Amino acid sequence: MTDLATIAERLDQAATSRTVTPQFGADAGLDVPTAYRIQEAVVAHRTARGERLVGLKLGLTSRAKMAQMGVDEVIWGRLTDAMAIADGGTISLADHIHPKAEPEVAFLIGGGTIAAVAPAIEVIDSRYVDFRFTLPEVIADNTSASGFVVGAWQPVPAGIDNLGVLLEVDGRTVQIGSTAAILGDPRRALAEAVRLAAADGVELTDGSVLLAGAATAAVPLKPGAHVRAVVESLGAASLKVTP
Ligand code: OOG
Ligand code: MG
Repeated sequence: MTDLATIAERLDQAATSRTVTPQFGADAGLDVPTAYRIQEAVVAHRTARGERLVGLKLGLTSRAKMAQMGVDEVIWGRLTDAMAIADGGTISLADHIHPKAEPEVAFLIGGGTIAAVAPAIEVIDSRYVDFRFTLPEVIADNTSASGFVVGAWQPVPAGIDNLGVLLEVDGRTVQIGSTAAILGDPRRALAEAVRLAAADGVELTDGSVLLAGAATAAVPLKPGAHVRAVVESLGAASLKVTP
């Protein structure tokens, strides 16, 4: 089996150099618990460079995403302050490999519960060739985490379990979904994240952000694109893409 530290090093290198790495393949003998240990080591490279953990994300919480990525288990990853993109802010394609955007709902954790909610966009950027991976491989790659935009925080509205979600590119709707696609009710993301992270000794502390998971499939980002995620009753979050 390939050494965990070596795999973590390779994934970190791929991210910092913006070049893909091949999948590790069956010889690496990766299983899910090992993959989470690699993820921890990958993110430790970031914190060693001064990044700070600010929250967690869930992935593959919707059928659309499971089908798109060909895997079928909820996964979680770590968010750092360096991944935060201002609402309406700009990202450069040159700083990424092959980024995609997906509309999400973000929760602010306070008092161990959901203190506020916001519309959000997650930018995912797999470090693997062609965005193809096995479940342990994507977990090791910090679940493709790259960036996230959070819109205005607000109280949890009535009907949060079934709000319309749109992803727009240059004013055109490219994906349509519902918050119901996120675990049947996005509020379930809190208990899921607490349970999954606790298994690895990680807590979702007050002030943390939790990305509940995409409500639709993800869309590749093109230079010049203006991307907006709109969540009914919550408003929008947006970002621009430069070459
Ligand atoms: C894995 C990350 C999935 C989500 O919201 O489902 C994810 C990937 O699709 O590369 O963030
Ligand atoms: Mg996501």
